[in-house]
Amino acid sequence: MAGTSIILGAPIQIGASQPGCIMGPQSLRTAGFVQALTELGWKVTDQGDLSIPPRAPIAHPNKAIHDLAEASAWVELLTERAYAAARDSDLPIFMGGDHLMSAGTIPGVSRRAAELGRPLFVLWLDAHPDLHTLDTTASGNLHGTPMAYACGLADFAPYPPNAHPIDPRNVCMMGIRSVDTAEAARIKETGIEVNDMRAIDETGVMAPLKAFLARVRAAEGILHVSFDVDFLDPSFAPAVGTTVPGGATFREAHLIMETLGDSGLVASLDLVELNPFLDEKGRTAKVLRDFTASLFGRRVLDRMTRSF
Ligand code: 4U7
Ligand code: MN
Ligand code: MN
Ligand code: MN
Repeated sequence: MAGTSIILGAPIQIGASQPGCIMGPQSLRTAGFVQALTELGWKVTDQGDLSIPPRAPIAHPNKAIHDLAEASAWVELLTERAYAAARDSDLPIFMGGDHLMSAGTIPGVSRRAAELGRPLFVLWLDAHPDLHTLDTTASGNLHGTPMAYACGLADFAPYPPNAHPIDPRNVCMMGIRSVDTAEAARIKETGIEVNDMRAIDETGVMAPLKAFLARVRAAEGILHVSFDVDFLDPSFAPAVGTTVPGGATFREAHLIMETLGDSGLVASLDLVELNPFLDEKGRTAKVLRDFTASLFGRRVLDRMTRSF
């Protein structure tokens, strides 16, 4: 299954509640991220880290919001660069940085999908749905907003207008266990598929995952995976600022990544919210490296590839 992968670092931390995610891409590189994929036969091009120029502050009626000008600049830059990375490689990886990153990467890969005339699907692995708009975020932390922007749900000025909003019915969320009131209303309105932790406990991860992958395949869709570290249980992935107990187990996450790899449907990947300042001897960075390797074809034993 090996092919080409462009790696782009987006050292963003202004969307989060505490500093540290700025070191995310470097921590992944230190864990031997590129080598792990190269060993699997992938041709990897690390394009290094992006950066934005300083910007004058922008005010917003919601006084909780901070760093809005920088956020807008990141969205604009990432939309362009994610589009180019998706055009120029088989399976680009966007290394965050906090989850604000996905407000740029999803519209970028969505533009590429539109160019190919194929619908974009998004698998969202996260404790949170990140469905706040600028008007409803109470924390003012913009890493809680990227899915609302990606779906084109509200006026996000001063962000650039989203020219390629995704269809909320093409989104599948897994691992959700922290939902604010405004987000719950938005889940109802949009019909986004949310497999919360209760659903996963009842059915396991495979039933909803297989059903979703079958939908992507039937629609000849392109799949983007957005992986927030807090999807995982903090007991084995502590390097995240927004830990929520009761996360995915190592075995659940590993199974998801191998199944995604087997499917051959994944066309781009976000790895977000890694905060190395909170890590224990690089433990979480290594977990992300190994899960990514599973998605890219590493297997414990050779076995017949299943297609879902
Ligand atoms: B993440 C929160 F209130 N919803 O808006 C908020 F619970 O990218 C958390 O998923 C957002 O980690 C978490 O601040 C954003 C909070
Ligand atoms: Mn998130
Ligand atoms: Mn989260
Ligand atoms: Mn988080």
